[in-house]
Amino acid sequence: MRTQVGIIGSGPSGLLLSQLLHQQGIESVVLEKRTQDYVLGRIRAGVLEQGMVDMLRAAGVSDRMDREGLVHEGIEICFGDRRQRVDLKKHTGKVVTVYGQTEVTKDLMDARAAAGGALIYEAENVQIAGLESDAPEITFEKDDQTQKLTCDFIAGCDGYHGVSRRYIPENLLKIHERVYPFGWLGILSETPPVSDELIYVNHWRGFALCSMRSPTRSRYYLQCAFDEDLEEWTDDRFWDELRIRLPNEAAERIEMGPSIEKSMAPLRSFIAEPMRHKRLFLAGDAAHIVPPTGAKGLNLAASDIYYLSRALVAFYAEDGRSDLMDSYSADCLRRIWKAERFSWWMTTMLHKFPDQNSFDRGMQMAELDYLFDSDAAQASLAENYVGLPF
Ligand code: FAS
Ligand code: PHB
Repeated sequence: MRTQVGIIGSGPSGLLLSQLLHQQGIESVVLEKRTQDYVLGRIRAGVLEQGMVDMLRAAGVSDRMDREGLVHEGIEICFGDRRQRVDLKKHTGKVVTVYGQTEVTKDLMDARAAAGGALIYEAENVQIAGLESDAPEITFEKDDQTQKLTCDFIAGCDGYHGVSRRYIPENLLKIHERVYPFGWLGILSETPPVSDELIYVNHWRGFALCSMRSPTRSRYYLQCAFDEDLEEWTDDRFWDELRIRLPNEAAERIEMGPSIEKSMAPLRSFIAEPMRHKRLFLAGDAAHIVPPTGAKGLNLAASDIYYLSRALVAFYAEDGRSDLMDSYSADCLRRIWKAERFSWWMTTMLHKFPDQNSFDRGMQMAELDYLFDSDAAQASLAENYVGLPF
């Protein structure tokens, strides 16, 4: 097989790239190791920055998002008996859209299928060769046969556990990482959200987050130990703990019900650089991970794809123009580091750290106290939450 761009991974990064390239007449093949149902079964992000919404609109996949997405103009932060709404629209003129990553992925899959896009699921043992040449190859196994895809460029959109990052030579690859001493336990329930907007809580027992997917479907998270046994978290235990951590008024009002999904996510800050080696470009979680406290993971994947699609289109449309390819890694990393900072700041401000001493706790309280009392601090949070410019 031969194509112009070989894409490894059919998460939001890979699918969005394939769709944007298709719109510019550039061929791609997406290779995914899992089944389509498995990919769609993963419950992940929920908040889209304006920049990502604009990209999905430009990609021609925004109809359902425009119908079903929930536009949010603010978020709420709580600690102790204090509650502060941060007015995103007042401070930035922008909003965020609550629309699950699962729905984004489905809309992109449907668009690629409608356009006859080449998406190969259950492509196993993906390997890359020939990066030094101008015709790199991806080999993979499908239906017990080894197949080869020759391309001009390869996009490593295969997430944190993918293979593509391994093809950045060890002597060039730099990793920057912080692993947090806790995780998030999340549930999905067919219950109306406890509030019209998201509620982020710093409680002495641990962080909690109230989010949603629709007016009838809620998404809740609790900070927990990173090695918790999911089996030990019955629905009743989850709801009891959530109600302890929520402000009383919300705890009394919350509607509870059976979880339709329950999962644990570890929290880490992670950056791999450079994000390009020869004809291989990394994008999304393959190159970086943020703790979900700032709702940046999915949105960072989108900005990487903005820079990568722009570079590939310039190459094909302008007779091999390569300056945007040469600056790709630096262009992405400039925005990634600022999103990493914001995600680390939100995580540090809102979570209980097991080794926290009285000074650490005092710093957290001072950070929150300053945020609650300062319009400038709230404007800074708002500017980062709605998404810094691409
Ligand atoms: P993805 O990981 O989504 O996609 C990579 C794809 O590549 C997968 O389908 C995988 O099966 C495939 N793949 C992997 N190895 C392969 C191989 N060798 N060959 C072929 N295919 C391969 N972000 C938020 O903003 N908010 C959240 O609440 C949030 N929660 C999260 C919870 C969890 C458990 C995880 C893991 C992430 C969460 N994220 C969250 C971040 C998440 O949304 C990512 O940022 C987003 O999925 C990034 O998209 P991709 O870069 O496409 O990577
Ligand atoms: C979600 O709805 O899954 C969500 C929202 C905001 C976050 C993290 C996750 O910061």
